[in-house]
Amino acid sequence: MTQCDPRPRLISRHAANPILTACDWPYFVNSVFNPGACRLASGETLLLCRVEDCTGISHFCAARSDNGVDGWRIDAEPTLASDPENFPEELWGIEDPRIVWLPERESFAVTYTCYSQRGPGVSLALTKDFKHFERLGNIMPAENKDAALLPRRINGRWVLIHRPVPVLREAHIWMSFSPDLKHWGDHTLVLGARSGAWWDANKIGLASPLIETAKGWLMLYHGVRNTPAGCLYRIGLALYDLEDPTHCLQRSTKWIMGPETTYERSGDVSDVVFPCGYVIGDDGDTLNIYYGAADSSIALASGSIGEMLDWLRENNTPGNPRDG
Ligand code: BMA
Repeated sequence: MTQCDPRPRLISRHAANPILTACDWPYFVNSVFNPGACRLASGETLLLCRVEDCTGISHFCAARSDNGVDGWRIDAEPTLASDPENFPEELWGIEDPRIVWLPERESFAVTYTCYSQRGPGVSLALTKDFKHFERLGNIMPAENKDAALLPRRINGRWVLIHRPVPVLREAHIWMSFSPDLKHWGDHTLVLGARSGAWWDANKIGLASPLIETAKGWLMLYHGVRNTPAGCLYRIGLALYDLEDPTHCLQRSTKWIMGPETTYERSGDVSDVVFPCGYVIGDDGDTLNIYYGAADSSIALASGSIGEMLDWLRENNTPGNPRDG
């Protein structure tokens, strides 16, 4: 916990947190958390929320708001649910969506975890309106999670950030490339979990989709600290070269956000902050981060992208970030 930390905060939690809970839902659910986020052409903020019902299986439900804080209009029924007849890899549900607008396809790309007895994998769907979805199916087989596309091709190819879990169980962040969003290759490790006592030892994963800035692609990633009392999910930063996104320029030594408040420290899975999406404010600098709190509710925290980049430069671990 860092509640007594006197340093200036990069991230401020919204006073209305948690901004969405199961009690807000128009139908009976166990929990709502880990939403993907985007701004619609109408100006509305859309959250594609992970909703877990009382079987334990998750689906997605869209919530729309004019100010991104309150007045949420929530779909009356699931917006996107698993379809195990056509996509058996979704037998145990779909989880943790990340949303990226693809100008070339004039569509939002939704990458998400598909879960079945074969383990969690990565699936992709495209949508223009969050009503109709074109499912491209399972694009990274199990075990894999925490995936998002870059919004545009780099050197002619699409880029997917994702997190495979190898047999040795150390989970690192990778990028893969595709000419058509279907066939993926040139798999490259881009950020290694550290080891030992580090906050991001052994298991890391992408948080929200990468943010394009003049200094590079800014990544928020989660680090999982395994303790005798359970796992602690915290968020750190990394920066990647704009033209070669496999090249890590900087990686934060410390985390910028960890579980502190009651709604983050206590819930179905305690001590978890899990951002999957953000919306950038009209000033082009304010990052409004939407995150799951303790696998139970949805919360909002904001910070300045410029301040994060300045802080990252000062709090950067030198050396090869792949070595951990
Ligand atoms: C991760 C994901 C998230 C979840 C987190 C904490 O592995 O499954 O959906 O929020 O664990 O339980």
